[in-house]
Amino acid sequence: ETEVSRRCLPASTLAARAAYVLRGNDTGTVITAAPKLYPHMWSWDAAFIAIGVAHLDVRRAVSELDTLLAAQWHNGMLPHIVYTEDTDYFPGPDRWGTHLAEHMPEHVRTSGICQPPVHAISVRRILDIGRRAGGSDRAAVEEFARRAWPSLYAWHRWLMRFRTPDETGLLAVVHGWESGMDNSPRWDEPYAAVRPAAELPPYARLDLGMVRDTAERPTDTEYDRYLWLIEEMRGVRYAPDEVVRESSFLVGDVFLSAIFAVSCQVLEELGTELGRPERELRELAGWAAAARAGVLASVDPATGMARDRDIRANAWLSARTVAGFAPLLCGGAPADREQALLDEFTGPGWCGYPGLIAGIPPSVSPADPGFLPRQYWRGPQWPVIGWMFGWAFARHGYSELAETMRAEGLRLTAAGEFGEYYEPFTGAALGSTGQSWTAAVVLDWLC
Ligand code: 2M8
Repeated sequence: ETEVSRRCLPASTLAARAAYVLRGNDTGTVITAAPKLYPHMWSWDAAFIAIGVAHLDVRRAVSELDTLLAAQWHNGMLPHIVYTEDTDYFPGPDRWGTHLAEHMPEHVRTSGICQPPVHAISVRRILDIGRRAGGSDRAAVEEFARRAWPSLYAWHRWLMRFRTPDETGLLAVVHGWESGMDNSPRWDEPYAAVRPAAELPPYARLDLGMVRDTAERPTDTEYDRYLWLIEEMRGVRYAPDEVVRESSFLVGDVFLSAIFAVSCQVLEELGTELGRPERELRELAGWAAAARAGVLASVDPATGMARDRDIRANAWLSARTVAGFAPLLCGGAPADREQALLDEFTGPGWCGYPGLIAGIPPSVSPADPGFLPRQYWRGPQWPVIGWMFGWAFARHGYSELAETMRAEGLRLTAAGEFGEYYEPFTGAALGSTGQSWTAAVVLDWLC
């Protein structure tokens, strides 16, 4: 396994294979997150996928994001899953029972929660790629940006309106799935307090049959909690204010908040270019500032790392995960603190940990006792997370570091399986292979 996974394909072959994966996962209407494990559209996956696809076919990238935006709830929420007809994934739309929700659009089936708001970043990037392509691609992508902007604004407004329940300025998640880092140690404490108050309706996990080693997936105890939270939300028909009031899981998420802050800025810049109303632009700037302040105020003075906030328990959470580097995504820390955090990021606790195959930040520091090198969000490296930091470094003027993320990301993925995540010391591809967002960020790195 190790030997095969460390083959290093030439760049042109790697790009061709990435394109092949994305085309292969395209059902014609949706590019699924992965061929077997994830046969639907995921919100933040779709944003990254569209960036990769834009290098192949700008119009296909646009139609992918149009499909996601068409599933936007009437109140502004972008749902975390837009379901295809495939029934090989659990939980499907019936388990969510989102047809009970007042704001769910009629013609689609979706989950009832959201994911990190990376979409403005995606639209910006696709616009730039499409403009470079010129001709009718340019016209199509500019028209799309104009069309997408109000939807993205409504999405950000929803997050601000319903997901800033306390004074910290952080945006809160009501389910670990909303963070995108499902079983990260970030959520261990808040999840420990999630106790099914009634018998869970029976269910069978389908994910375990789709991976070579079930130990790479979350445990059954974790799944029971994930499913219990769905029962709670279904009970209030996904009314967003009631969900926040009732959910037994409510956590201020620093990583999502930092993404929100920088996405608001990107959307503001785009809106300025498109001539959107001054009031909306000012709002976006205000939301960005508030979320950024929340991220910076969460920093643990002892470690310099940002911390999530367990709102139910009224306590800071200090798991040593990659999310602690959130201030590097949104920027704005005092120069000395930012430099210290950059040193930590590149240093021996993280990207410079001895023996790593590639200098991409692992999901948990290998120096942490809880680090598990093959276990999902508890240790493996995720190329898409490396891409996010590389993008932020480029934006904030750290061009050398941005280039390092690109080179190291390509080193990690050089064998061409496009794993969902990677064992940091062997480079073995884990979880699903042919994972769309991995192929997409590789294409973006190569093009
Ligand atoms: C993973 O999450 C889904 C639930 O949303 C799952 O495990 O079934 C996460 O890695 C998430 O961040 C990602 O968007 C999704 C699809 O790639 O898979």
